[in-house]
Amino acid sequence: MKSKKNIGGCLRYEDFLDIGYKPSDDELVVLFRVEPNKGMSMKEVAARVASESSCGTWSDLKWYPKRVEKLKGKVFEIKGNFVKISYPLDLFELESIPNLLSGIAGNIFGMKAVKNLRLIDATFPKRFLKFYKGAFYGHDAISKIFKRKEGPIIASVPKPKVGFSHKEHAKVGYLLWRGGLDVIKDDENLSSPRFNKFEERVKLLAKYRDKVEKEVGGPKDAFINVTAPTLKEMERRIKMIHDYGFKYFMLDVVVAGFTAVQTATEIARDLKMAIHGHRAMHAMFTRNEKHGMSMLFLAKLMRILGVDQIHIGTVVGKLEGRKRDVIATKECITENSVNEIEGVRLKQEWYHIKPILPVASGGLHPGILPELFDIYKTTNIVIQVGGGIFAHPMGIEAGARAVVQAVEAYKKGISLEEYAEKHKELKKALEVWGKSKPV
Ligand code: CAP
Ligand code: MG
Repeated sequence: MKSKKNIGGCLRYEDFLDIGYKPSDDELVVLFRVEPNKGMSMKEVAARVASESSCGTWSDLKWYPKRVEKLKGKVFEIKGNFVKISYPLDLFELESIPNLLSGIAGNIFGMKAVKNLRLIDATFPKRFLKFYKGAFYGHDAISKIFKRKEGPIIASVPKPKVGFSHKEHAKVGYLLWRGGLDVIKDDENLSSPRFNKFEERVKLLAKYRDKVEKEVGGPKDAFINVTAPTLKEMERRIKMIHDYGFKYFMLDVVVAGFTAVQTATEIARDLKMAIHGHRAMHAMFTRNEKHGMSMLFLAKLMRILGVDQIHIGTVVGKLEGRKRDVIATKECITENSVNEIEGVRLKQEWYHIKPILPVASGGLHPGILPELFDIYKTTNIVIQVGGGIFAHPMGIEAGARAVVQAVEAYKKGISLEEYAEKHKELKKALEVWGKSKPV
């Protein structure tokens, strides 16, 4: 490629360093935590991260199109281990979250120059967000699907998490709905085993839903898992759930992948359905505070993509998630704009992208629900209680009632102990679990 007009200068790692540069509002700004490998300085490693995540490589390129100059990631701030890099939007296919992640969350994690690397957050400019519609319902699912002014939306998962036949699963679902719950949720690893085929489960759950709505009122719904081997099969499952009158479906968003999520959100919008996002596998890369990607950023991507609700942790339950991080994430997906929290979160204006619902699940039982709601400072969330219902000594329906009674007590400002005096199912739950925090 010899034509004069196309020749750049020389593209070296140091060309991706521009400390003190002030990014425009039209650039993507990403916050990383960077730990250099031995013998490497912060600046050397930060430049490599910016280069490898945008348009550079390890060798000093002498032949490249001039437009590359305008596609470079720029390290503009280094504070201890925290590095901010700005990226011109032209670097990306703006309609594609998979493409974004192949850049800012791709090769860089495997570079020998880094000992540890964590993608903490990114500020998305308005021009980027313009390509996304966000969730169809989001926070409004409480009023638009469950016809209530406030939450929580209460779900349960049949436990053991896999093992019920479709008949047993639907019957258990009927008991949970009759016990006062809003939703029967598939577990993350339930899809279509031979003994509980997806199609049979959908049909029977719909039958029991109609029966229980006649008996105790509704609306009742289900988070039925559409995670499938192919996008075509995922779409078929979503459409079947829709045809049987459910408003929601569930997707294991990390396992299925970002192309599947973007496909599912388009189908959901067309069918006016809500997506329950389960985050199974997230802890593989979110848990290590020094390496991987923050749950906050994963949750933010789900809000941009249009998932209506996403698990973000309980603090008090059986799964890890520090209070500071859960709150920062909750604010990120429920507020219209958030400020920066140094080392934890960047500022973000959400414009037209609707707030979505946090999901709290994992080791919950009636005794710790008040503490959970106090941490979230709202009951406008989705709670999921599995083992905390199925291990209730008085049975499944009583277990569901105990959860509903604990929510009622909290919303009335009455202590669980006092409320339990007149609610035997709650009283029994408190006898068994008290306010213990499972591990
Ligand atoms: C909870 C759960 C959920 C976890 C997911 C489970 O069941 O069904 O998948 O809450 O974790 O399989 O453990 P229990 P997270 O209510 O019986 O604990 O919400 O952190 O993504
Ligand atoms: Mg589960």
